[in-house]
Amino acid sequence: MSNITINQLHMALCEANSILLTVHIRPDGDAIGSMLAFYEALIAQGKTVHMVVDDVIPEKFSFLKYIDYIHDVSYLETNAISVDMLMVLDASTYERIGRVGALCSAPIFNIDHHISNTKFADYLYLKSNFAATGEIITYLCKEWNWPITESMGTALYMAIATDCGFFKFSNTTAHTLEMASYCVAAGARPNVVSETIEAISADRLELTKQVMQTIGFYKHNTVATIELCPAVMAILGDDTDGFVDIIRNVDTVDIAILLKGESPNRTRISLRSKGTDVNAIAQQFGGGGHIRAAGCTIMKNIEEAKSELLEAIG
Ligand SMILES: [Mn+2]
Repeated sequence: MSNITINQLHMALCEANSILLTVHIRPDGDAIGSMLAFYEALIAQGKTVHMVVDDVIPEKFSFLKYIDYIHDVSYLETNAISVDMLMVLDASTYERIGRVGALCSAPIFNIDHHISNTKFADYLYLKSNFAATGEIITYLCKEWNWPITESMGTALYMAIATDCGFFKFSNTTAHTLEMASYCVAAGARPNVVSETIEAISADRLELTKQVMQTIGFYKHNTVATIELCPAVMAILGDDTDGFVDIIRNVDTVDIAILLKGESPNRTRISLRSKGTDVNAIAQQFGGGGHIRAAGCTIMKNIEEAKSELLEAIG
């Protein structure tokens, strides 16, 4: 592995004729928005570009241009695709790109902003002080004078906004806002993006009423938990955004914990904090992420996972 500079990244992209773009499984707004915008930018540079993700693409992203150009991983199994570069966006570990890694033999480049990045790529461009990979892509386009079209601006604005809680989280910097400003100048419409991304159905709100019954407070109300049992998870699938914010917004709460029961003995955890280093907590359970937003999986039921976490928090 070697860390590369912006100029080395530029040179490598100039030399590559064909590029396979991928992102992490359970793709979020940052992953999808960054990939679609980078796809469009690279096409404009005359490159042959493929987008492959080893997971389903959430329906809420269907308003974005080129979303239908994203292939399932089976695309690599049924087509003989040989590329000069595998470009991994927003993924911090090799496992997070699923089977794409094994099905593509090209040198791996990684553009990412996770402090927990495992440096799995051959060439890494890591900006851990950036709020989103979308912030990095906007920055690169600006530095290289690559035009940002309206559709790129929309995708990048969504990427940036979704990773910093629409500019509310502590990872939001002047640079984050500056890059978002370029996206808006390019034609992104903040109201349209948030109305599209944050829209929920009446059924979803009914379910939220039920989930709110599980909220618990610990350690003098500085730690709060909210639980999605396996039955609720079966309805929600991967669409679990927003639940952690309900407890995160409580004035006394520092650490907000979302517990997702994937099966009776497997619980996926999302940790958010206003001060505590939750990346360090998640790492105790084999996970990671950012200082104030991290995740891990504990092979226990929700109750047991919760007590282990509360113990680890101390
Ligand atoms: Mn991200």
